[in-house]
Amino acid sequence: MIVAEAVGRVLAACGAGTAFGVVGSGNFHVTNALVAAGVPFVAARHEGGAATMADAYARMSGRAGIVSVHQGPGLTNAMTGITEAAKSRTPLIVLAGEATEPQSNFHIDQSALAVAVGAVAMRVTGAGDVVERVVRAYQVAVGDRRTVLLNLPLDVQSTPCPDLDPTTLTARTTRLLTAAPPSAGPSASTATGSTPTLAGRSSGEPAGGEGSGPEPSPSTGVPSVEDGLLELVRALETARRPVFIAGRGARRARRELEELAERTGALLATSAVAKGLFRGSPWDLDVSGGFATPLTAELIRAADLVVGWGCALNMWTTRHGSLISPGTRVAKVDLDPAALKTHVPADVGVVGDVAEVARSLTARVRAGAPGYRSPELAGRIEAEGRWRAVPYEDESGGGRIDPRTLTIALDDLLPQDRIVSIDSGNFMGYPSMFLDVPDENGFCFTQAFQSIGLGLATAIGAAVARPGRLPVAALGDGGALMGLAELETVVRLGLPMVIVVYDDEAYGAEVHHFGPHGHPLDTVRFPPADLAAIARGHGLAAVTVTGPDDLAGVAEWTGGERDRPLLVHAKVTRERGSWWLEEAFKGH
Ligand SMILES: Cc1ncc(C[n+]2csc(CCOP(=O)(O)OP(=O)(O)O)c2C)c(N)n1
Ligand SMILES: [Mg+2]
Repeated sequence: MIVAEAVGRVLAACGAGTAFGVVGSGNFHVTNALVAAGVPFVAARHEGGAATMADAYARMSGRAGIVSVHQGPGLTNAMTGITEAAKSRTPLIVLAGEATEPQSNFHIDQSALAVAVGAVAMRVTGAGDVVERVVRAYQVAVGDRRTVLLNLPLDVQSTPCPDLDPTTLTARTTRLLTAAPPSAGPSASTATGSTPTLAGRSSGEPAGGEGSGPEPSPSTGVPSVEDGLLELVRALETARRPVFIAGRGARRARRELEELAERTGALLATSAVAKGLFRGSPWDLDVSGGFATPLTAELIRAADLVVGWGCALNMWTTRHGSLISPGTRVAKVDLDPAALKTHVPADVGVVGDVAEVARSLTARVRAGAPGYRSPELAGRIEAEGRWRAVPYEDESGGGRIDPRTLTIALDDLLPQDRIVSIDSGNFMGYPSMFLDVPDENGFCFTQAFQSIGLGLATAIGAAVARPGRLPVAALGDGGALMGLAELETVVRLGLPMVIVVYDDEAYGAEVHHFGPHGHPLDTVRFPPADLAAIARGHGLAAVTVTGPDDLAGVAEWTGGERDRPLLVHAKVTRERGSWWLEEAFKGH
């Protein structure tokens, strides 16, 4: 056995789920070792796709994501996806070959690259402690929710290594995983994560995070957990119109939050990444922020207490703070003490796990207050709580379909048991607002880095994580063409995916950003591209939609065998920018 093979075997013994990657000579042996040890491998067509697939897979499966890339360009190609994962605190391990000889064409400072984007850099340095180092990488990824680059120097990879017996290895990795607590930084749920340091770059120790996170202490001004809890109990007991906004850090705490909300009469909303968490509750306001319905915005603005649960209450979730009215008290519950003070700062803060804090509060808070919940409001939420209930004038015509009409029709046509993934751009609110999802595992939103082009790979990773659901990828024409390399992957994997392209033949976000100021727009407009033909060329079924009648083609696909993925090439109206984009421009 060589060290590269040992790395794969140890990761498998740690419990790694599916791996994604593009294989070259520098990650050939480690990838094959993963597969031999029972870890499924998905070959992507571009490393950027592989990283995003693994990120989405981790978010939707709850397991660590594994990415395997070649040294140098394999890693640089993956960097945008790695950055998105690092900013989102996705537990991800990137296995990368490493050319340590400076004269090699493949040589770059890979650790510096990882650290620059907020990932943790580690390295395997020899046969002697390969087990410990790989387990440590896994532990930092999962325990600290960090994206870890595990460098595998080429000369080290080929070093002979004593054979690792799978049975004793499992016992050994379990022992190691439970022995030392991870410590690469705070387990944050903030959108950006902590700023890493460059310490320890040249060793095998983690760089970019070890010890860099702030610890809760009196000197940080963060009150003790008990003080915070008591203050939050009082705030909840006296609030007349409390609203809970659940973020990424609350995605596994529906039951605990619903119980506390029931007791305190709170209404329930989420940030975009946690969309679907409260689906089915009569008090569900859906997403807070730019995607909020008029009713949701009205009710959050009228709240006297807003509690952010594992939610930083950033500019997107609060419409640049405008959803939080001047008299409203703000509380936050977060694992990361720093998150209590960022964005909209908390008047009341509790550092802790969302589910545990909610449970503890439910046990302490006096029951009985109706809070914000009234039969009248329940009626309004039922009648006005979804975007499709908001009246609009259908602007379809002239060979183009109104994206609202398109998305409402798709919401009716596509099976409810779905998992929706969204790319970035002007179009992105339509699917986010008009497509219902069954729960928090039905929506995958890789937008922490605001990159376009990640949507299709996101949908692939999400589909692999939740094979029983209909994967839906919603893309703009710009993002679709940028991420096109993975169309073949969709077909090869046999995913029953629906890819919806909102085609305005432009970088619409830029057109609507700069157009009103009279700037030339030639650099952001494009001639028509026959995306349906491109899809058919890859082996997908395809429907071009130029008006509502063309949606019959989608109905035919959903009612048929669904033996091939479907691309819906929707030529959408493009006269004006979307209303949430106006909000976004304020942030640039
Ligand atoms: C990788 C990357 N490049 C450029 C941008 C800037 N950008 C933001 S939205 C956008 C246009 C996206 O076009 P499209 O996918 O067609 O969606 P549309 O805005 O037209 O709805 C661009 C270029 C970005 N966010 N990410
Ligand atoms: Mg476009």
